[in-house]
Amino acid sequence: MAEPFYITTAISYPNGKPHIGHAYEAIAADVIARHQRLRGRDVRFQTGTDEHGLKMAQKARDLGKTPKELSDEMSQYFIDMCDALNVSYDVFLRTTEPRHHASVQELWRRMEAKGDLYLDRYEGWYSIRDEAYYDESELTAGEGGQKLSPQGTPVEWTVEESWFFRLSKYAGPLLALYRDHPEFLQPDSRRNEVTRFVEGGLRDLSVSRTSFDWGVKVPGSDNHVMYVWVDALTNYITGLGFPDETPEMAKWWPADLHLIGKDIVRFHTIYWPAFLMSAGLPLPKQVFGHGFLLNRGQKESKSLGNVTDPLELAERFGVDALRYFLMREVAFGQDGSYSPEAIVTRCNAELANSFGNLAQRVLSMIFKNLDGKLADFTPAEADATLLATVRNACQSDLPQAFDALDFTAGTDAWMRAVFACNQYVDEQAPWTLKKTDPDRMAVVLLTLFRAVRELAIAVRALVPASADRLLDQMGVPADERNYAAYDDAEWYGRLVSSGFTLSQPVGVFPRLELPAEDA
Ligand code: ME8
Repeated sequence: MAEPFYITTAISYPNGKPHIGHAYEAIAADVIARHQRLRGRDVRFQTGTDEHGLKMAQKARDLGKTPKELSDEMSQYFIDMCDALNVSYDVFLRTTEPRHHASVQELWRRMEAKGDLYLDRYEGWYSIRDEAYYDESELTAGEGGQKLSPQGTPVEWTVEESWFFRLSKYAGPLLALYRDHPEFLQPDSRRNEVTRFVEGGLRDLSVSRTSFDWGVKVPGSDNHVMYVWVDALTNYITGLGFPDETPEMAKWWPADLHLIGKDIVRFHTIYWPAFLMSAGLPLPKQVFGHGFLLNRGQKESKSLGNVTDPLELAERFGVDALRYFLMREVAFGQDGSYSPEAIVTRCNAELANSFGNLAQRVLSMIFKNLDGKLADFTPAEADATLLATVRNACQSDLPQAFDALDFTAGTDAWMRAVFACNQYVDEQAPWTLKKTDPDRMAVVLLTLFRAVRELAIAVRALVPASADRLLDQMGVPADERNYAAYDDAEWYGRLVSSGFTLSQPVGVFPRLELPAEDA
């Protein structure tokens, strides 16, 4: 039976429309999910929206709406974004769903039964934007002496009655977790940072609020709503049916990967494992903190007027071009920069001119010179060498790099294989062979046909729609487009005996133009 793989993204705050960071995370998670499916794993992919908390309540008040109205309206934009970007999620979870309230309240009861919750008073520096309290030592001074959180958001001195979670008790177990399971928190640099923070000691965590009511009620303490991070983090098990002992819970928990951005690593690698330990539940296998995407090196913000609608980018350049660019250009785990010029340059060089051109030339030559017909052939040495190079890149190097979330190394290996094909075309010069040795020309073109098929399957996770449009033209059955169905010679033999004939090929990677306003 296929091994399960459960991947999640962060659930987004729907207090505005999705931005490029949301698109980046959804695309990255989708590439991982699709890659694991190509590996033959049974994948479950969950994403969603984080709809409670003060920020949502305040935004709704500003707009004259109820928080529920606001979240119903705004969460739809996130669903639409996923659909538009071809993000193949299985579950879109909204934290306002009744089943989620039941799930969070049960987690709370288990932490309470463990003796990890107590009532006290809380005072401290609170950031409404981050929905988090900060230590005095973490603050910086902004304009006019305004104190700012490490994220640069304003903080206020706040006093309230609050339930507390005995986080301090978990510092030791957490340090043991990071030490014994370094894969739990990746990349390494982020684990080192979190380890240093926990080594400094942990204070108990305020986990309820009385100052507003837009959230999950604390069981038996109706004037308290839960701190939004207790609520939000629990989404990862709600989607599996927690607290019921469902087959989904048994099959998919613990998650294989929580993919999140670097700003929320602490919540996922300190609070979440501590809550789970307290409730007696297994811990996720890995949390990966990706970097931030910057617009020409700058953080996007309304005040700078440089906020980009990711769907507009997708419309301008194509969904697959945007997906390819984001995964190829940005070293995964680090911050990266994007601009229309960079998207056009990268995608034209690699997708249009290198791979797209190769595929289009090969299919056109087979269509014109061989009447679109395939035939059995015995590869000569040069042909076998090329096929072996392509196979190594597509079946070993790229999948192994993608397993390790190293998309740069994976796509590098793929590009090298594309270059090897283009070099082979130049060396073999099929257009000359057409006159001098038509039989040899056929072998060269058919070798390339097999190579293009492997290259197209290997990039399916990155550019699913384009790769499939190409594979459709090549007669590759839908259920044979994965790394496992890769006995090349056997597959090719079957395609030949099926009598498959290539139709006039249509290019799938158009050359992109820079829109006038960006040129
Ligand atoms: O943090 N580049 O929601 P969110 C890359 N609701 N990623 C970015 C980014 C950027 N410029 N800006 C944000 C929340 N992100 C919580 C999560 S999970 C239980 C609760 C990432 O809408 C960010 O790091 O502010 C996070 O992973 C995701 O987008 C949603 O951010």
